[in-house]
Amino acid sequence: MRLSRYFLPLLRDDPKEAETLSHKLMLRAGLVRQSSAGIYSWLPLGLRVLSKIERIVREEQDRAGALELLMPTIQPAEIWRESGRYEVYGKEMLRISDRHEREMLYGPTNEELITQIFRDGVKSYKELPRILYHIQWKFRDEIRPRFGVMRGREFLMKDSYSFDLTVKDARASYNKMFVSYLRTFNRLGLKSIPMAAESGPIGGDMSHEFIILADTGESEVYCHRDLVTLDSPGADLDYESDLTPIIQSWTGNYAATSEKHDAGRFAKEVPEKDRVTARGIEVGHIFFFGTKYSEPMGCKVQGPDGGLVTVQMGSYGIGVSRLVGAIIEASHDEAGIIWPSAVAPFDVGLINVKSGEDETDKVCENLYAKLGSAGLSVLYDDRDDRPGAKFAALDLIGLPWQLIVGPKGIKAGEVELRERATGARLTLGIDAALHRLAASAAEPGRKAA
Ligand code: 5CA
Repeated sequence: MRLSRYFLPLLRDDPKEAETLSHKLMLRAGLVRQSSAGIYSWLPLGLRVLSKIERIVREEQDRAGALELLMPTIQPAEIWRESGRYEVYGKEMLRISDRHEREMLYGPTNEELITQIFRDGVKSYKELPRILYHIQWKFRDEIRPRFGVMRGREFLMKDSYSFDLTVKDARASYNKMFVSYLRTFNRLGLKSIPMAAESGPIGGDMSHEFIILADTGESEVYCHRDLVTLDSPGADLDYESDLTPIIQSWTGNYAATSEKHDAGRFAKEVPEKDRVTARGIEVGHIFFFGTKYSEPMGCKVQGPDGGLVTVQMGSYGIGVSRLVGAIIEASHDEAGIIWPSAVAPFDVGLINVKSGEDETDKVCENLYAKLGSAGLSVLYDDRDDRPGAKFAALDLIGLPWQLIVGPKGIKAGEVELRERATGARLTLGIDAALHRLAASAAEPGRKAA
């Protein structure tokens, strides 16, 4: 992509309305624009990141055996009356009526709708277990939308729903999602820690929040230090095997959000030197709620002995749009964003230090074409602008690599390659730089791990 033809409205100064660093950077780097409180438009650069996150989330859901579908954003009120949640949900639900005065709502979550779909389509235990998911916009009329996309009113969520015959099977489904979350956040370049959590309006008696540690996190969290360094499961994992040992390694040590925190237990179970008290961002939340929705909504299947059995359910959410902010909170410096390569909007920023100068233009065009053929996505700054402004812009938007091409270097047959995360600079021959970048395209983390 040539910057001269792109849409990248950068802001030089911190916007007043933004309190947190990620919100400031998302506005300054031209990723999003607010349309009304807690509702955002995703500009081209932001949408590329959002789509990359979505793709990784999808790949890991598929790998765990979950099946993608797509439910609408608008739902009828009746199904929420069936579950008993229509009145309970209160002002957070955006209620709408259509031209026939039918009560509708913009879905804040989808337990009711998926239970209805499953109830109407599945009759026998032989069709269990199943995990269904979608990635769809939600609306919650939060009292205090803030921190940009981190606590929005409209936000993109991946929500999965599991259907099982027995509590034991349901726990196995819960475990699959638990493990797939560890893998998903790891691939996104994040260190997530599952923590015992309250289930709130979704309900149920077993629930974990997946938290990433960041100073600006909304909630206070407490955990054992070992959890901060524990490795997440690898790609060779067999989801049909017994996942309990992995779950135990993650749940055996103390970890709790402030709602569940028990200071006495924390002090007793965790030696003082291993106690971590930090702030965290909730990027995922999983729930087992048994028959909370299937019972009132009559979601039953014929069991092995012929009798009807009420299905056991769980639900599993990931804040896809929140993750964009969360990744920035976890990965930035004074100059701007530092995207982990797996979610970077482009792999390389190509800087033409002297646009308009024949030889420099020629070398840049050639590099631009060759990098593209090597499978790298390139943002080529071909604008007629000061080099300093170009460097600052690229630092701000945080692409993993910067390839800097100027007339002086060209005379010596050289270009400069700069790694955004470390600031390391290499002066290389043109072909060597191409090779170096092509090799990075094959590095783990960039493609499916
Ligand atoms: N139905 C369940 C699981 S599918 C559910 O709705 N869970 S949730 O309420 O915990 O939301 C799932 C995830 O969505 C959260 O972990 C969080 O990452 C994200 N999320 C929730 N509210 C917001 C919000 N206002 N803005 C951005 N992301 C949000």
